[in-house]
Amino acid sequence: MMCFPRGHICAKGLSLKDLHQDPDRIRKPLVRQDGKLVSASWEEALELVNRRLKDVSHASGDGSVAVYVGNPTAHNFGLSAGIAPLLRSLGTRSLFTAGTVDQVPKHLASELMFGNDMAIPVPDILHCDLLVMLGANPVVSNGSLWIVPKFRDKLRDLQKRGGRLVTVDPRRNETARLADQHIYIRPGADAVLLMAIIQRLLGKGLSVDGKYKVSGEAALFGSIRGFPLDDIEALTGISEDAVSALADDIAGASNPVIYGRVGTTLQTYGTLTSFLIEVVNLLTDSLDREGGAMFPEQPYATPSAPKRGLEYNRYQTRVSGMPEVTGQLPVSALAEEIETEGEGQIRALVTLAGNPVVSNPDSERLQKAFESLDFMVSLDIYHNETTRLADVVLPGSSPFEDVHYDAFLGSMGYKNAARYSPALISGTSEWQTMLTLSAIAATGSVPDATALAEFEDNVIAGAVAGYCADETGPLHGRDAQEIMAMIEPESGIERLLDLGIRAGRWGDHFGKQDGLTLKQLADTPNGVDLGALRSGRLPEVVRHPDTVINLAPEVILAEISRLKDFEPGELSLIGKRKPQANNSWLRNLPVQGRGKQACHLEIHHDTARALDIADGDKVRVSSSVGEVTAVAELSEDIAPWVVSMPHGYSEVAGLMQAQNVSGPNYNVLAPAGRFDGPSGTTALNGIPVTVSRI
Ligand SMILES: Nc1nc2c(c(=O)[nH]1)N[C@H]1C(S)=C(S)[C@@H](COP(=O)(O)OP(=O)(O)OC[C@H]3O[C@@H](n4cnc5c(=O)[nH]c(N)nc54)[C@H](O)[C@@H]3O)O[C@H]1N2
Ligand SMILES: Nc1nc2c(c(=O)[nH]1)N[C@H]1C(S)=C(S)[C@@H](COP(=O)(O)OP(=O)(O)OC[C@H]3O[C@@H](n4cnc5c(=O)[nH]c(N)nc54)[C@H](O)[C@@H]3O)O[C@H]1N2
Ligand SMILES: [Mo]
Repeated sequence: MMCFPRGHICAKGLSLKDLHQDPDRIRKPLVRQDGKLVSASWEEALELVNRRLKDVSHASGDGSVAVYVGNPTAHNFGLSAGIAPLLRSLGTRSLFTAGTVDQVPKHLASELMFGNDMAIPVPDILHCDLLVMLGANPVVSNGSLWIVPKFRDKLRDLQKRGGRLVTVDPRRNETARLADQHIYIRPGADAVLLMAIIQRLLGKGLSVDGKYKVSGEAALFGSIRGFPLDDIEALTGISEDAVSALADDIAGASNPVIYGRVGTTLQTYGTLTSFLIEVVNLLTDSLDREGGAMFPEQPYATPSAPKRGLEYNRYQTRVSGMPEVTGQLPVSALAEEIETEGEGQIRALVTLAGNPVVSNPDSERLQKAFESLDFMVSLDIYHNETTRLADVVLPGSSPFEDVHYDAFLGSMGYKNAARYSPALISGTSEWQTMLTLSAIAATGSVPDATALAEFEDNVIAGAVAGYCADETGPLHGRDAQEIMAMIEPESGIERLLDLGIRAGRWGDHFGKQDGLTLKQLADTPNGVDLGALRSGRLPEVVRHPDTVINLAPEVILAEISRLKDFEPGELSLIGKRKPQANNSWLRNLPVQGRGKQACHLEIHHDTARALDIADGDKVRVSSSVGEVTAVAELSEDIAPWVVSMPHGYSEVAGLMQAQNVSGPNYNVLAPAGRFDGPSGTTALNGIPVTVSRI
């Protein structure tokens, strides 16, 4: 599933059996009766969904239903494949996602630069000799937008062959402790640091000339050269000498690569920072080269429509006009879209594998907004702070009841691989639930088995038509009915998988070449190793109509101007992740060390002393939108200008057994109005706060 193992296994993988057996896992639908959620049959729950969705569309019109998609959807093939049919049936574009409190600036930077929002390169850790890592912690996270199991071993190999890891982070995190050098940075200052590095690289004569097909070179480098960087240390917390030395190391390495994650995207300059990271990779001739930043290949193909222009900001949110990115709208706008009256007001919400009340900004306001909805239905495997507000809760499937294929992160491996696991036991798959919800929204009645099978056939036939129409794909011009008849098995989500695998680079293209089919993957349960990442992929990756890399999109030039206003905060809150949890969940499981966890506020000794705070003191943390109490944990591993706390906790009682892992909800402190301008992604890091002893 989410990890290609080689002996390593991630938190979720380790917990599969516990997850399956956890008595707290939801196994039956719940419906609200007299204010309380009580157990109900599937029939009752679905009839209620049908009736209430109809009421909402009659009263408030199409488009008044929004969908929130949580992070685990990316790891659940059937659930994710069900999103498009559901949105189509609901007739809504109001798709809000956890991606907009995560990686969306990366997608936007890639759309702007390559014309391809999914073209996100990963470090070639097997061959690089200098890895510069900004705002990431793979030792705890297992890599993000980068599947890199056993990161520690790979780092050790890198160091053994004389290579170095340099981390740049306001906190000396678990990965930084293994690095060859750690640089403390002020939160949100990464773009400024990158401007300085690029200035220095340009000064040393580095260029993209003759290496890459680009446009806008003069405009981008002109604006970077002219960028005022008089007091770099005041802005970034890094001395001018240290910045120059880092740039010189990058210029001097044979195979340098620079990588940035959550610390670089959950901040106010997320898109610009993500863009500049690839500019450095371009200047050092590292992009799309062995030992640099490479584009992995996903064995599961999805059809693409002809590219006419930039696919960004094609529509906006109603109230604040926030932009669409990759078909997703930012959760920063969700509360106001529910609160603000007028045409298009959101009156009903479907949440899928998510916990926005804890994971999204301005939690208390969002909770109130959810309470004001006319109808809310949630699909989850656990009862959480969000599902407890729903009118209907539908149970997701046990990990053993669903097929697994990692279509999203599978395109981000340190090497190319494919792995498929069939369902081990029968149950209601999430694909079926999604199709049922879609059929309800489309037809206004709960489908019986025959109607559901027909609905599924139509969805699969639609997908086949998409592949046959894709002029760049191997099935272009093929007879759709012939393909439909060749797909195996004859029903279920596996049909989509077989289709995508066989239409992929390693697929058999339905009889046109020797190649992979789903059946072959099923016969190789440990996965198929498809070899090292390939260099020289830019000609297929770049999808701008003029086929060249765009170095000077207007959005980026405007962000560089805006960056001149950057001012570091006095004391800011940043996040961290715990090995025992995955965002707001998995904390319930015994294997995660139930009861042993704590959600403390990490604070530097000097900062604590100045505020008269001792280790273990109860402190109040306040921001412009909220206030929480936490226990102070003094540390030498954090810069004095930040405090750090994990997210995913809350003080809501009675949800599950793991009450002893409750804690302050970080996102009560996060203003929805602090976001990365171009993408609307919330800046959950670098929140200005004050801390005082209680
Ligand atoms: N302050 C702060 N906030 C953050 C972050 C941060 O760094 N700092 N990180 C952000 C990031 S990167 C992310 S991705 C978001 C996550 O935001 P969300 O996705 O909204 O929140 P999660 O806590 O991951 O909740 C996932 C839910 O999915 C359920 N679930 C798990 N597996 C399945 C399944 O197979 N089927 C179904 N139906 N349900 C399932 C779990 O029970 C859980 O309730 O949080 C963001 N919030
Ligand atoms: N155990 C565990 N694993 C997980 C998760 C989990 O909750 N628990 N969540 C999963 C998810 S959804 C994701 S998206 C990934 C995330 O994976 P990563 O991004 O690798 O992990 P984070 O711990 O979020 O690392 C972010 C780092 O950015 C730093 N930082 C904060 N602000 C700034 C800044 O302005 N600049 C810089 N340079 N650094 C900054 C923080 O101190 C932190 O060390 O992890 C995944 N894996
Ligand atoms: Mo995430």
